[in-house]
Amino acid sequence: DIQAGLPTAARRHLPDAPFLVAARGGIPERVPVWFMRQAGRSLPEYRAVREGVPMLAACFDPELVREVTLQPVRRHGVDAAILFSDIVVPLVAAGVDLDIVAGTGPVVAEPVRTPDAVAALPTLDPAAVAPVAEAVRLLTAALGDTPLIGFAGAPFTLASYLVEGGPSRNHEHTKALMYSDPETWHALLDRLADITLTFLRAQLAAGVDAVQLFDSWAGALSERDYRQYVLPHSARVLSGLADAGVPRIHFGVGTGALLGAMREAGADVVGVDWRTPLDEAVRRVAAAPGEFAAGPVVQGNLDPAVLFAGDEAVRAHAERIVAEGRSADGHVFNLGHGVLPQTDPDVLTRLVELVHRLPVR
Ligand code: 1CP
Repeated sequence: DIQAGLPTAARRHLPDAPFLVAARGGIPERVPVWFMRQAGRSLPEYRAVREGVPMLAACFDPELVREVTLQPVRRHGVDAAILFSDIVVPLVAAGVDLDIVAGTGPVVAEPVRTPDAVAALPTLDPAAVAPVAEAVRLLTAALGDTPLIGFAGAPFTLASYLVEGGPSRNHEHTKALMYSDPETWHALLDRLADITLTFLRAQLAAGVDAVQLFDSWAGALSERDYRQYVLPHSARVLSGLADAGVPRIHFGVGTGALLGAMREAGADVVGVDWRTPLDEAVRRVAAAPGEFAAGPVVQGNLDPAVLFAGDEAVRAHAERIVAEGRSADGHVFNLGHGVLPQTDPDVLTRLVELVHRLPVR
């Protein structure tokens, strides 16, 4: 049993939370809004509590995770909290030698590029992420009626960091392994799917109300390659979460051509960057085959750079996105990728107020 040894918390009953209503394809009392990377460098209170604490140390400190996760909820009044963590946390917990280097991102000591390296990858013991589960329990006790989103990196995006050894523009080592040695590639993604599933199930057992699977760099692939090399592994993760009955969000950047396939992988909610109009994204998601509890539900679409363009531009973009989102069964307002570090937090607070005043239907 993958949850063995972990105390299971009863999930909160939040039938009217706008984020959960929309994520399930219903009509909420207001358009729910949260922001990817809402906890982070744009907030002075975040910089204050992170002072002198390395990123990974912060991720394994339940009290610090609780505080940082709550900061954007307090400040902006967003409709969901997202657990403060990182996609590489389960890899570190499993024993992979990597660090998060400030200003760079994850850096892996020994890139994984051979069959032997893949075979040597450790598995994740849920007990190794007990501090994350503890943070989830602290948060569900502190959040009142605000839902908590857990998250993990999808197998492809995790593979990119492991194979490249760090952030990459072109993912050339990753694709080289994928095209030259499909057997090793699938073995790698299979192991990463296990780690991701264990990490997400630990968060669910501790009480998160929804999960987001970040396949941030999947947009580097053609639809054909995504289907052949990635989709089956992400589908195994998402189907392995179905029994929890919580909304499963699936997001990537530059994934306009993949939106249908990402829905097919088992996404209740499909995240959309700013390159595809939201109503077009809804059509692509709606056309995807599969058994789902609700019709198309989408999240995202506001270019994070628009937040630098002044209130008039922000208003125009937000109104367009909410109007286009009405063609979906459910729409969760968000950015098309994470909050940029230089963003003025007051712009985010005003955007939450604006979205909450717009008519749902
Ligand atoms: O508030 C929130 O949204 C929670 C914070 C969060 C999330 C959701 C962090 C904190 N990381 C993540 C997920 C994550 N990490 C993703 C998926 C989301 C996305 O696409 O943005 C990815 C790709 C990473 C990898 C990563 N970790 C990067 C990107 C590097 C690259 O390839 O360009 C970076 C810079 C990190 C470190 C990191 N994670 C989070 C923070 C606040 C930081 C910076 C920490 C520091 O330098 O001290």
